[in-house]
Amino acid sequence: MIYHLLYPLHTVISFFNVFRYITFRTIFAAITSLLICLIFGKWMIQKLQEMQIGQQVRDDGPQSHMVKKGTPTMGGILIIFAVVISTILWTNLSDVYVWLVLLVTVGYGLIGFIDDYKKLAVNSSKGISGKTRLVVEIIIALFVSVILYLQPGFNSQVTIPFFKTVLPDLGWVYILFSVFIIVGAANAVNLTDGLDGLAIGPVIICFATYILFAYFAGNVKTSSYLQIPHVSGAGELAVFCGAIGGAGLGFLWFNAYPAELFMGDVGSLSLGGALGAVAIVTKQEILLAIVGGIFVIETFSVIFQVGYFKMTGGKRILRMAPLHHHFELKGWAEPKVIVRFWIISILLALMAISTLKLR
Ligand code: 57M
Repeated sequence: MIYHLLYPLHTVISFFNVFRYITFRTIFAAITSLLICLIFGKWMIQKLQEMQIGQQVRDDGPQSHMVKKGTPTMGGILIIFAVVISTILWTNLSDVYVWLVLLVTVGYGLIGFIDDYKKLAVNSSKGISGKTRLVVEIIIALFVSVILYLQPGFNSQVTIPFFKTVLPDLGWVYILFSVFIIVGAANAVNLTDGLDGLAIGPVIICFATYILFAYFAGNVKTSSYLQIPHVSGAGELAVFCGAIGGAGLGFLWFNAYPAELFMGDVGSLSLGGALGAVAIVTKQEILLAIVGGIFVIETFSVIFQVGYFKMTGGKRILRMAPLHHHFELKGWAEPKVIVRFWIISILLALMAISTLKLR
């Protein structure tokens, strides 16, 4: 909105020309959402406590988690509120990609909200059925993926890291690929959100990385220099990624160990879905598996654990899946698990950025 209100005045006040720059608006989108979370965080925690919206903790998990029972959850509402306000304030609202990623963010947040609310209302850790949740996630992802596919000049090729000339064109199958990325990312973040700050740390790192990818893809010169697909208008997603990064830092202020607030499924599904959608629009889909490698590792730890458990009639590869619980049961302190996962996440992001040149 600020872009639309103030940039046109640059002919009168030359300083307002600054509102044209994506870099400037990305920084201020991050600052805006960070401040919104810091200002409203304490109030939100008090409200959730008054409404007794506290985490139910399953008794089959690590015993160290029992003290977390009653921690206010659904902090994802604060994250989404901050992201929506900041995005509307700082992006060019005539950019269709902004509305598509906002649709995924809010739509997946709504799914998570209903899931969280049902868990709290029924006073157990069961929410809406996994099948229902998956169907609605697919419907939202399908709608967005079809709209994306129908955009004039949309490129249905898949970018393969390290290989600049290998660009398989999936045609309409790209729509299914896009749905898989969005739904997969949402559920991978959801699984990872099992320790204080464990999910939001890599989420901040991923969106900070996608600020670069969105800016490069949206800029004719840099996309040509780096030989990556040019997506006209994708640059505005750098501002959106900045808004999410800032909101993530603001949420981390309260989610840092020992957490005063959990994001809930409303947060994890929303942030994961948004990450998948941004990866699709910026044409860095496979690279998400590297940037978001922590989420991939956590998901595969569950797949292998459950698969092996079923194949061997009850044997386990890990002490407990996802992987973060395995290290907890090995005796690592929770903060140690969290910070080491963040370090790996930063390493993976640096590797992913380097692939832009290593091609
Ligand atoms: C999402 N949710 C956390 C919080 C957060 C198939 C199976 C792997 C599914 C998986 C599962 O239930 N995943 C659900 C993970 C939960 O966090 C809430 O959920 C939101 C995110 N969706 O925002 O509201 C618990 O995580 C802890 N937590 C923190 N700090 C945070 O900032 O400490 C969360 C955020 C919270 C809190 O204790 O209650 C979760 O873990 O459920 N199941 C599991 O992950 C379970 N693993 C398991 O069953 N492993 C078995 C299977 C694979 C065969 C095995 O290895 O044998 C673990 N989780 C629980 N209990 N709750 C272990 C058992």
